[in-house]
Amino acid sequence: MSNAVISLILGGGSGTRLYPLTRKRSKPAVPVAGKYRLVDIPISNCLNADMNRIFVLTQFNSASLNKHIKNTYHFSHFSKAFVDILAAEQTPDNPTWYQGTADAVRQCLHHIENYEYDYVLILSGDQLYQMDFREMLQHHIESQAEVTIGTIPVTAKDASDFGILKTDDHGLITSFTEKPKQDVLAPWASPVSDEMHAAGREYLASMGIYIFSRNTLVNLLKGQAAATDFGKEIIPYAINADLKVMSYQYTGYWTDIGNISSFWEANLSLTDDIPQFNLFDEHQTIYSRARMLPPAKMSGTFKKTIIADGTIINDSTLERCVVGIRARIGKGSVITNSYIMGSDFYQTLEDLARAKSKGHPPMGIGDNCVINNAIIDKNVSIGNNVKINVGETLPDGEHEQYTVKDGIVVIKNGMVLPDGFVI
Ligand code: ADQ
Ligand code: ADP
Repeated sequence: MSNAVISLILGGGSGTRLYPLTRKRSKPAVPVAGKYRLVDIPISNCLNADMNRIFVLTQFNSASLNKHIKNTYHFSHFSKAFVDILAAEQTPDNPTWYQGTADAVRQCLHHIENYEYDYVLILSGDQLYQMDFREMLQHHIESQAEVTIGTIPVTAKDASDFGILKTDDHGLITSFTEKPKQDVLAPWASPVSDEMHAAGREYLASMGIYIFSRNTLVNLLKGQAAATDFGKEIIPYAINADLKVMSYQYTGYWTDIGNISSFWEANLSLTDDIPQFNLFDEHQTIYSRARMLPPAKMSGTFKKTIIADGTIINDSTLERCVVGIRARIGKGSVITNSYIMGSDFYQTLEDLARAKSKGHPPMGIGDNCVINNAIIDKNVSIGNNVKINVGETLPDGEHEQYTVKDGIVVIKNGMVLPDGFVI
């Protein structure tokens, strides 16, 4: 039945929660885990489930997203598979950007109506997980649902960030509340397994992963023309209108990486002894662009560190770091708890001479730097003896070259930090 599905990946609203990583690119194009882009995660889950007709809905169409999709997802001429980007477009009827998740899907309906499909799988673009959507589809079909929501038990502390729901004994969703405040949470607890109970995960959260039967989706979006959001409007409406909205409970690893601190933590947790998100699982491959990069070349001391292709590290010490493609790190630097995204290209000798004449250090990280709790975006040039986030906890704030959020320093794409710079 997988070929009866069209997948829509919600590629992000204004992207403010991931700023400054979204300063010049759309959210799906944000680099993750050293060599992937965020959009590779939901696309890979779809491809692994043979659901290979995929649209990525995004607010703005960045060069890096287009290039990545164009260079990565190629299919045989004999297959119907595609990954297409649908960027918000102005039309005479729609002078505005997508107003929310449901509005984004509504504005794209005319692009999908000519395809043959029975179900629409709607996914968020900013989650880390490996899930077999075929099982969810089978559940949707067998339970004769009109809408199925992927759900997962969360703790009370986390519950306010999600849509929280209650079901009857058969998994039919009977009530739903979008992001309930802590003071009204208690009655929303659900019976869960002993294991979940022991972990304090007693609230059933929507993962923002939905399967809609074709007519149900079209009728809901056209009938509720003023509704702009699934979580706030369409889902509660469908439940109140007595549509058959089922819960599909997922028990594997799943995390939302919608803001800087969860993004940072999700990347660094890939360095755990046994990471919950398993990039080494051959049955759940995460696909990305096949780049012809040389192997990493390095010397130094490395603890719990992931190093991508094409990096050059010259005698430095790294602990709990993710180092992305083409990163260059000089001598004697000490880097901890940081995600270094790397570079989009290697500098040529002419580039280096030009940078030097402007007094700029080469791209990458220089000698004797000390860096902690940081995200270094792509194409950044950091000189020698630079210190980042090694003193007292820094207050949140916006600066020309960097942003501080939740104690994490994010160096913006392409910035230059001269020798001796201290943050
Ligand atoms: P949130 O993730 O907070 O909650 P939302 O901000 O609407 O919901 O984002 C859902 C996805 O859609 C994200 O990937 C986001 O980037 C994208 N998105 C948002 N606005 C968009 C727009 N205008 N155009 C295109 N894409 C857009 C939702 C549900 C909750 C559920 C959580 C689980 O509403 O009920 O618990 O997901 O993470
Ligand atoms: P990112 O999403 O990483 O910010 P951009 O949107 O800035 O990426 O675009 C990066 C793309 O531009 C890369 O794929 C790279 O090939 C190309 N690029 C940018 N600058 C240069 C350069 N100086 N030389 C060669 N390629 C470049």
